Amino acid sequence: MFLTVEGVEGAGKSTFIGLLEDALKAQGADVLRTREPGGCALGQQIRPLLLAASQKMDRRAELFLFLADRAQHVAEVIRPALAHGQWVICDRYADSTIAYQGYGRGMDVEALQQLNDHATDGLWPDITFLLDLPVEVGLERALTRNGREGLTQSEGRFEAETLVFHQRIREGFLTRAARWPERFCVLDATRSPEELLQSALQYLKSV
Ligand code: T5A
Repeated sequence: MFLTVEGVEGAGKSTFIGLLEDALKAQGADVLRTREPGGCALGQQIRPLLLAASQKMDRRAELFLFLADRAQHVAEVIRPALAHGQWVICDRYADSTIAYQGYGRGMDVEALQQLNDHATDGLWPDITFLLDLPVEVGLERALTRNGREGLTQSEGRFEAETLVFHQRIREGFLTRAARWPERFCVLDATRSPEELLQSALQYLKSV
């Protein structure tokens, strides 16, 4: 089973994935937790290029770095894990490219859909949990966490974008969820992590 978790900055994806991973393991599932960018050795080299706040980058260069990360990640980590019967939970995947580079940066959404098909050789998630919340709430959470953990400059390039940019991304995710309701489970991420987990487990039981 291939699960992805998506949302705007600070939506609580990492926190949610930690709880979901533990709950699935407690039920006996063999779970692999991974993330993008940076879920494979090549991706770990690409990640700092993409996220450093000081890095200036053309949007096409940015797009192809995300796609290169994803292509290697799928080939080296995700497909082999699925072939071994593991549950894969991935923190961000192709929907992030379409939300951020498409709706956020204004690149052609249908072209990005095809480029993702190409990069992943057609691998889309079975289920995508979209943690949805107002972007102001998510950014505030992310900034508080970054301040606490001293991550202000090393990984802050997207968090430094305007509020309008992040609002376009939220709308982009919701547009995709409406287009593929059979794949997306939209969760109200203003609720507590434990409430989100319970909703997700209930959803997984129902599919
Ligand atoms: N990107 C990524 C693209 O542009 N295109 C792409 O194709 C891909 C794959 C990746 C960046 O790259 C962009 C999107 C991103 O900007 P990242 O460093 O991997 O960046 O970080 P993000 O995925 O954006 O994750 P965030 O750093 O925003 O955080 P999370 O994981 O959503 O949130 P989390 O769990 O760390 O929580 C944030 C804070 O909120 C608290 C936590 O304790 C923490 O302090 N919290 C809650 N508080 C209240 N209620 C809840 N339910 C909470 N859940 C967590």
